[in-house]
Amino acid sequence: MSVAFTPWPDDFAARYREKGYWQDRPLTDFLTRHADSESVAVIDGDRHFSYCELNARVDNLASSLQRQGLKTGDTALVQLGNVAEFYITFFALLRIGVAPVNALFSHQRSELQAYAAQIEPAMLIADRQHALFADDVFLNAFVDEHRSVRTVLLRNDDGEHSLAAAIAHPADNVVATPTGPGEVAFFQLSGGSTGTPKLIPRTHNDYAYSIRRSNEICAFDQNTRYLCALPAAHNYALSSPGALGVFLAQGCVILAADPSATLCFPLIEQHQINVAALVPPAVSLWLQAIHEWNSNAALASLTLLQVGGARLSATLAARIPAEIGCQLQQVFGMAEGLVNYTRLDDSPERIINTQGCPMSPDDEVWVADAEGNPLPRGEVGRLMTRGPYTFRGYYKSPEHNGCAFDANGFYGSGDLISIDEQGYITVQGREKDQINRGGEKIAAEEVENLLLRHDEVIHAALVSMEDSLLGEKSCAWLVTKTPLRAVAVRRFLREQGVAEFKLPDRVECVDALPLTPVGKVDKKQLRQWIANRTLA
Ligand code: J2J
Repeated sequence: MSVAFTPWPDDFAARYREKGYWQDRPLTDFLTRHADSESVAVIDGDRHFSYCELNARVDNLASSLQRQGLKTGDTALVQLGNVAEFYITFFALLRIGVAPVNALFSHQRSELQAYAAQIEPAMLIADRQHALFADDVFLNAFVDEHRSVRTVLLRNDDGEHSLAAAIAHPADNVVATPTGPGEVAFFQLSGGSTGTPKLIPRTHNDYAYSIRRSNEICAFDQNTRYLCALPAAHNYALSSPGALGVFLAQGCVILAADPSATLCFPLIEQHQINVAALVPPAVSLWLQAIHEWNSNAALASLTLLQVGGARLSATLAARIPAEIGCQLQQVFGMAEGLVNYTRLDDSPERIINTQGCPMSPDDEVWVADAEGNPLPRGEVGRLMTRGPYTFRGYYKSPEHNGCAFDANGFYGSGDLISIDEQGYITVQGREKDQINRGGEKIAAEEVENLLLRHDEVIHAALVSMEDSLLGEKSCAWLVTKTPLRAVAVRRFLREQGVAEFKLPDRVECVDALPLTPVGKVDKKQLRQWIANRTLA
């Protein structure tokens, strides 16, 4: 049995193969091709793993999992932070054809439940270090509710669920049984705009191509020493070119738990890191630290700083070469596929002012008006795209897919963009009902649904408000039976088991929500209201 997904039409698949984009090899090749190499692949604190050691551990875990009955076509729910085990687990699962959903470490009960309900996982891999798994309360409830789960492995567990033991146990003969190269390798997480978080099936072929092409554009090679300080599971840090790009090129990934300057600057100096990937708020914090310490000496080895995930202002962009002393690359990507990069040899002006251009010659990107008709070059409208690594449908979401794609298979990302004469994209805004909190995406509807569970809440609307550091924060507008304080609202949401970054930064209670002429909540008006209140 293979995992169901919406495939590319045959003529597209044939063309992508013909052009050499799709090479019909499993993603696990990225690691196995270096199985004999003694060079260091991953540094995680004091632990260094050579390619050879990493491969051996992947084999061990794959073999343990096979012994436990996991097989091609199964799925797994994984929640690991920025630790070497994340990559070991990822490759081990792919090696035996088990498609993981890699939840973020910041996710809580609500997100894990939603993902599990969709994929019906055969196994759960998590970490005792996460508050949810510190004891067995949630674990037992989870296994009870999701009867598909047959196996549980936990990092930092020395009992029956020990992930470490499964990784240490020498492999029997592992028979690699990956899913077919044109089939689902794993699921990427959508930033989302709907009530339930959506999953994006990614195939070996499409994901491998996106990474290979990213490596060409970003010039990753065996000298690349890459700082992974964003969530390792995020599409950006995994594939643009991310850790997988580094592995393909036989470079070295240095893991950091977060992108703070206090943690990252010493790592950069100690490990002579030359590439880092950040979101804009982290750039601000790095610049502030340089200013405070009156030195950028610790960053001397850095040659390239990638910035993406949210809009980078031209002002901040211009400060990067000047104050950090390295080249900037803007990255405008999405877990659904399409990734745009500024090129290393682009003019400074272009690098500072645009979000780059599509990485593949076969990325089809155009700008649509509200009716779905193409707009003339330079005008602002909806981003529409399809291509050799852009998905064709969310997992098990026929209804939502009906809205997210047009009749020709073009995906509408919900971003408002313009494209200049040279094909470079500038992100101008957003149409999707999502808040981009410094790169962390919040689907308004998901939080609104949780808010509506509160006995006192009659109506709820979550909107963005401007923030000087994060770009955007969230504000919940509520109509309530009795006044509710922000702390109480946040406490309630926390009790619902939702990730901390989704808790509203501000709560406003009103008698009624403004409505548009067709009777929908007028979020534009609410954003204006909060802007006015903040000014006042
Ligand atoms: C403005 N908005 C941006 C940018 C993403 C590489 C880099 C980022 C992501 C990512 C990714 C932006 N300027 N430079 O997957 O491989 C907003 C857009 C977009 C959404 C996608 C990658 N870069 N965005 O951020 O799936 O709104 O992927 O549609 O998390 O982030 O979010 P996500």
